[in-house]
Formats: sequence, C-alpha cells, structure tokens
Amino acid sequence: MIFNPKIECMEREEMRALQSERLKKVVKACYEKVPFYKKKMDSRGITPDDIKTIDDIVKLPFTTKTDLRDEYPFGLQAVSQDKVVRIHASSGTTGKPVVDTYTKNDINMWAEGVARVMAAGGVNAGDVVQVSYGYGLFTGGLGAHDGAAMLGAVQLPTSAGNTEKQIMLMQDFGSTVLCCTPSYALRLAEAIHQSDKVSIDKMKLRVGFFGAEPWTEGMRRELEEKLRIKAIDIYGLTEMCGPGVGGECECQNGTHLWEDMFYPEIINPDTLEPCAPGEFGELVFTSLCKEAMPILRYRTRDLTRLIYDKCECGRTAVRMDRILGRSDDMMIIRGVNVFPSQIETVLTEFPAFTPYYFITVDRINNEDTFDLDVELRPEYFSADPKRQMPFIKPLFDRIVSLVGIKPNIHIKPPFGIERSMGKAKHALDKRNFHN
Ligand code: DLL
Repeated sequence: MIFNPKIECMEREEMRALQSERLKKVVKACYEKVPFYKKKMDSRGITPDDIKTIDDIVKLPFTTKTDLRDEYPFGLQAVSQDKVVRIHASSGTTGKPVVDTYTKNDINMWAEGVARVMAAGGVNAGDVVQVSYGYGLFTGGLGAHDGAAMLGAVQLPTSAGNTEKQIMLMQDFGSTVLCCTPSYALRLAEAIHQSDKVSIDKMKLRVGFFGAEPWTEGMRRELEEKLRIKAIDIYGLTEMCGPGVGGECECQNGTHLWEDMFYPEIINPDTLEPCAPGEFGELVFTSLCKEAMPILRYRTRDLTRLIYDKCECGRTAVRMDRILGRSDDMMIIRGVNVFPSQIETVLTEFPAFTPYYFITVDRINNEDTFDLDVELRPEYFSADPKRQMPFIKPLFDRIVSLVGIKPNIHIKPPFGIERSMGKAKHALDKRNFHN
C-alpha cells in the first residue's frame, strides 16, 4: 500500500516546487531563530532572500556532527522550549550525545515517515508490530512505535534484549511484524531455531523492518530464510528525526527517501562539491519540515549514491543504494580502504560460516595487522585446526580478491562472537591506542 500517494508518487517538477517552498521557509526560520545559522550564513554573505529555489541549497553552509556537539544541548533549536514535546539523543561513543528535539508536528511528520515505510511492507490495522528496537533516548523504539500507531496496527513495545521472552511473546501474541537491528534479528532467529519452547512453524511473522546499521544482501537472504519473512531496509538518523527518513518498497531495490521532508544531496567528501547523479559519495540531508530543530545540509558521513530512475512500485521518491558504510567506519589497512560490511558480504557467500565477525586491526613493528574472527555453523565446526583448513582457505582467497589484503583468520567456536541487541560493533582499531 502507498500511504501518501500524492507525495510518494509526485512528479519531479511538482516535488521540486514543494521542496523550494519548504526550503525557503526553513532557511528563514534558521536565520531568524538560530544564532549559529545566522552567523554561518552571514559569514558566507548570504541571507534567506538568496534562497529562491531548491537549487540554491548549494549556497548554504554545511552542518557537521562537531557543530551539533558544540551547540549541545539546545543551541540549534528554532522554537521556544514550550513548543517542544519530545527530546531524543544518540549515544555518541565519545563526547556529548547528539540531541534532537520535536514539536507536536515534528512527531507527526516523523511518524508519517515510518508509516510510509511500514505501509510499503503491507502493515495494516490488525498487524501486531513487535518493536524490538531499544526504547529510550535512541530513536528506534519510539520511532517505530509511532509509525505503527499511525497505521492503526497493534504496538508491542518489547524493546531490545531479554531474547527468550521476546521469542515467547512473538509466538504467543502472534507478532506479524518485527522491527529491530538486522544483527538483533539474526540473534532472534538463532534463538528461535535453538529453542525447544517455540517453533518458527507456529510464528506468524510476515515482514521485518531492519535498520540503524549497515547490512548486506547476504544478511537479507539469511533473515528472510530463517524468519520466513520479507526483510525491508529502513533508514534514518537522529539528526533528521530518527528512523523513517526512507525505506524500501516491495521491490527491495533501494531505499526511497522522503524527499518532501528530508532533501538529500551526495557530495564528494574531499572537495565538498556535488557528485554527478548516480555517483557514490557522502549523503547530506536538509530537514525541510522540521520545526523544533531543523538542520541545514547535515553531513551524515554515510556513503552511498542516489538513483533517480522510476521504480516499478509507482513511487517517484528518489532511491538510495545500500549504505556502503560510514566514512568513520572505513579503515585504511596497509593502505587499502576496508569497510566492515565487505566482510559480511563475503561471509554470507559461504554456507559454512555465520554472518558474525569481528575485525581487529593493529600496528606491530610498523606493519598493519588484520585479524578476523569468524564463526563456523555448529554442523561444520571442529576444534581441530586441520579440519578447519578447508573452510579457511577459500574464505581467505575470497577476501584477498575482494578487499585486496590478507587477513589472519581465526575460527571461533559456535556462538563465540558476541551478539548485540542494538547496533553491532564489528571492528576495533588498536592503532588508535598507540597514539
Ligand atoms: O539509527 C535511527 C534508526 C533507528 C534508523 C532504527 C533505522 C532504524 P542514529 O543512532 O542517529 O539513528 O544512527 C544513524 O545509523 O547515519 C547510518 O550510519 C546508520 N543507519 C541507520 N539506518 C541504516 C540503514 C538511527 N538502514 C546512523 N542502513 C546513520 C545502514 C543505517 N546504515
């Protein structure tokens, strides 16, 4: 189902006119209400009058995560505190968290973004939506919750963790929809198949909305098979509101971005110039509708590309390719750029391995080391190194051919790699510790 056909299927020229109107309004609000933006625009010699169409967006300054931290907590707020009804924050690993605040309209807009994605996956009144994203400051739980509510579906707020209980409720309450990170979905799938109390045959799951971290086509296959569902990618970030900045439709061929709310650009992260259509680069968003804390040209550090071809589903909303990774996740090992998601891609090509892995990079005697922990499925596992060799060799060769560097592969016993309830951590760069 298309939740908002007028917007989701709008002709490009009409969409551009809508974006232009909204951009003018949001730039004016930022300039007049947020000293940070006034200062930035003044230093570039521009005023809101210079913004006449959406193409003028390139005149505006970028906003970075550092700016958000410097303005912590409410420096970027464009409304008085009595208009704010919700505060969320993302748990930065270092320093202050990134804060987002919302008016009542912002909460509605955000819920519509999620509802559009869920509707594309066929969610309706009567569905039981198990929300296993964490509830709290993280936007995943309440974001998915409000989206399900907008569709009139049953909200089952299990939050993340307590895996045994999650799968019991999933079966007993007849959950038809699962929302969580792809890594936690895999953990749930594993727990269902290990359990003698529940059975996938008794489950009613039909569709899952997975996001908050990069995941691969191989992981999608694994989740669809193990959970007997359609696995849909949902994308978002705290700075724009949370999940539901976009999501896949039934064609599963890219994430439609809700461009009427969040204007996407792809820039070259080195030159900061716009990339040609279809070229990979850094994703930048401008919030076009947000009232409480609108952000201009936010550099997400997510690397992807935009696809403007029409989608078979009928939506005209631009599609985004899978996120290759964040520029901050990229590791340069022996001079070669490596994204953790490349390892997941390779692992899911080998039936003997689970998609779990952990990369450790270090520098020993002035040389980079690249250690990779992987896990064989229980039916293939043996503690005898000789019996592990036939599995290690082809994996090693494939990584060398795809990534270009030689890993030291270590086989862990089944379930030997830590499972996560939220965003999985896939790598540790110990080289940073020596500085
Ligand atoms: O992760 C919001 C969210 C919750 C999205 C639930 C989807 C589902 P943050 O914690 O601020 O917000 O992290 C945002 O997570 O810039 C991406 O790097 C990554 N990310 C989010 N969704 C996806 C996805 C939430 N579908 C950051 N694929 C973003 C790849 C994703 N990466």
